[in-house]
Amino acid sequence: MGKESTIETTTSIDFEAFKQSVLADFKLANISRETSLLGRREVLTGKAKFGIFGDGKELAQLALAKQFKNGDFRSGYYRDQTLMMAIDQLTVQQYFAGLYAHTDVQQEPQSAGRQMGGHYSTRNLDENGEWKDLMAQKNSSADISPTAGQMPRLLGLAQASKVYREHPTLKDLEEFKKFTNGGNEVAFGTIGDASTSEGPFWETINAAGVLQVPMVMSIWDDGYGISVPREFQTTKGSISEALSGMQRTKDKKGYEIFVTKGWDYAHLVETYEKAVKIAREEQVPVLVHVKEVNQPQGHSTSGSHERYKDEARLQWESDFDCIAKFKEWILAFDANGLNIATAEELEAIQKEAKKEVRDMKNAAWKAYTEDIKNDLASALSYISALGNVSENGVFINKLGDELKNAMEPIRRDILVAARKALRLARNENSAEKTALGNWIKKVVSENHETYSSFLYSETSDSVLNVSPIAPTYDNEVKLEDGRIILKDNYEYILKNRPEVLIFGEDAGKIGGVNQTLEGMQDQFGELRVSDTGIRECTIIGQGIGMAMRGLRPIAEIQYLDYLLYAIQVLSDDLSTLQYRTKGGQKAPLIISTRGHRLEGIWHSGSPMGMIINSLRGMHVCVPRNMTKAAGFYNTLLDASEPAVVIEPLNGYRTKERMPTNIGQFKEALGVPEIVKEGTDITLVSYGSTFNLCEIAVQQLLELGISVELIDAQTLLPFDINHMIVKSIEKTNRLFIVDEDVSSGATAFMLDKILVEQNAYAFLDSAPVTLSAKDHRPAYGSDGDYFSKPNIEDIVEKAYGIMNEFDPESYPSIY
Ligand SMILES: Cc1ncc(C[n+]2csc(CCOP(=O)(O)OP(=O)(O)O)c2C)c(N)n1
Ligand SMILES: [Mg+2]
Repeated sequence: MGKESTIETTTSIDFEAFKQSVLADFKLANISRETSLLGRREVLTGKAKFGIFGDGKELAQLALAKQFKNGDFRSGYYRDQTLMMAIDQLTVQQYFAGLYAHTDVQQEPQSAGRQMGGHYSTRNLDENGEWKDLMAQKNSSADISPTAGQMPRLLGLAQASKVYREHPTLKDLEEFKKFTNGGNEVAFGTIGDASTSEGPFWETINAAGVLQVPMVMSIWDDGYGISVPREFQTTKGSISEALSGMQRTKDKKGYEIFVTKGWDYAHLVETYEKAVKIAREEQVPVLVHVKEVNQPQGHSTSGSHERYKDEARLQWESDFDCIAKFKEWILAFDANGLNIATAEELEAIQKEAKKEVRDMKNAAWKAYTEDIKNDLASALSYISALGNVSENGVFINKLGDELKNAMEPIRRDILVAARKALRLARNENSAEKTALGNWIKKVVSENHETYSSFLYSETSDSVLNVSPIAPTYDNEVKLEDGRIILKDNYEYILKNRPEVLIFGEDAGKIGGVNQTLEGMQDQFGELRVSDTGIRECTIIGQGIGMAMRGLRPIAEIQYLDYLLYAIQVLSDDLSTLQYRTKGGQKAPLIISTRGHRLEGIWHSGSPMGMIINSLRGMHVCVPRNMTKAAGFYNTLLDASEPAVVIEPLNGYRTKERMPTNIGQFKEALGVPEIVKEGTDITLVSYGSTFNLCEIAVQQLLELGISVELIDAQTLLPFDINHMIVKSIEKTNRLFIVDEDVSSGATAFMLDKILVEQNAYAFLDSAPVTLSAKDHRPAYGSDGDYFSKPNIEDIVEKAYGIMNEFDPESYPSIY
């Protein structure tokens, strides 16, 4: 240890504490390593499906963990088991429970068996979905598998500290004390060397430098991304060199950059102490490039690293194994005759670690198999009872015997046998058959909770629990541009909810490209209403991270067409968050964007099929005007779930009546509106195209056709009370108009209405759909006319339904 080290050993009391802390690190390093070694074996012997471990990265994580305080957050990836153990958020038994996919959240709190082993998280919500005191624990946002997918949210986690530090009121409010202590929290990012090649890494790094947020970004540089070496990943083969232009100087803000080595305990400890101090105190982003880490067992259980590492590299990995180096360092330690441990003592610790891990692994396996044993015993008894009375008893009993003799049966094996047995008795009636059938239904339903719950909130903060409030109006008909309704609504929100922040491209100074935030920055300050760089992916990341820390961000995506740059983070991270933690975390982020019919290929898109299919787990609101949009924002802010609101792009200058209860009216989600009653055809649409339908419906009336016009209002959720089928019971005809490409949102709505709501039973005519052309819309008003459904198309399609049904009354137009 060099003289400059921060590990001072001035007095014997200090030395004793220091020695204990080193030995505790040594023990945990070995526990973590043994977990990796045994974990791999569990996969290779078939007890677990897949394993990806943190071996080789132990020391760096132990050094980092020393600086991790209550209230801090991690956003990392699958190599971080040592860190999670060191911050007391993962036990070895839980590690193995995860590897086996144990679905009991008590046993496997990271994801209740939903995520592959190695994906970490902490439980930040209680059973009621309410925030726990995040300042009383060390926190980790829930990992995802896409490389660099942890980056965008890291930005928001770090930014929240800055917001809390600078916000005039929040940090003093009692309800925010569980999120912050004056904004002193640090967000710790971890990433592999190869994953720094991903776009979200660069976007996040740049944005964090611009925003100057307290983020400590560690790169575990083991030289490979599976088999592809660093030289193919990074300019100059070094991420710290490539990023060196970001180094802050006396005159210019930027990053503080540290370089250290994964096997050098003393230097790691010292580096993290310095790094985190800068981030925490000065709110400056810090990069720690940890070189010379390795992966003793290769990348994962899917292959062996001998395929791509040469002899010399393998030898180096063995020579520079961080635990072996740590051991050497401890043995060589001599501070004026004070030593840490002897070789025998260290070996005893290693032996102990081995045993502890084996015991924990056995306990995890026992708990996992016990859970299934109960179901197995029930299945066997129901199957054999049926076998005893059924004409097909021989075959049924054979299924039972096979199940009984199966090696380590899983739930699937149990249900396969039970359901096949029931099928064999399909021609019979017996109490035993009914009992088996009921048991199967019960198990399937219980497993719905186990495997499919919490896609959306299942607690009181669900949007479905918000009671709607209608807009109210004066007698005087006061008309305003749609954008003014949104602006006044925002003003009310910003005044009444100090935790709301609105940010996006051009959202700050000019108040949004459509002026829906005009004057808001002047009134509420740059912290609350701000401009961001052009970086949709990390705008969403800012929102996710801040929403995870108790703030209520509204992230602006300038146009719907550009949501594509953010769709990965929305789909992989935000939409899955509640589900992948089984209700352990939430990020109630609201995304405000605008789309549908304007002009040109990239300003008139309506890729609703893509959106609703990739964002299950979020709500998708498609208001037809700005009053509706405002109503959705108000509802969403009363709940605690993520959602996207797509304002109709051509409605900002359309006149609407100004409600008198601005900021307070709330639109229900999942409840369509019957805008006009009719008897001949049920027409379902939404958003901008809905407004064309409204005109078309008037013209159809002139042709003697009475249309019941329904605005779906939200696509996720969609018509939760099945209002549409009620309408079809009356009209017996269905017409869907939608400006997505064919079979996009149209197919979704058809499935919901015809199959889920069973509307086909009431149809007298074939269902008819009208979507946009399959290309993106051509430029200009004529481009729109010929690319998207127009009024004439709508009228003629609807007329065609009646013409086919009753050609005498409705003779062919053409
Ligand atoms: C977007 C994406 N592409 C590919 C993969 C498959 N994959 C998983 S890990 C990995 C290599 C990551 O290497 P690195 O970032 O250096 O981390 P290491 O595993 O070496 O610690 C790849 C390509 C993935 N998970 N996500
Ligand atoms: Mg790597």
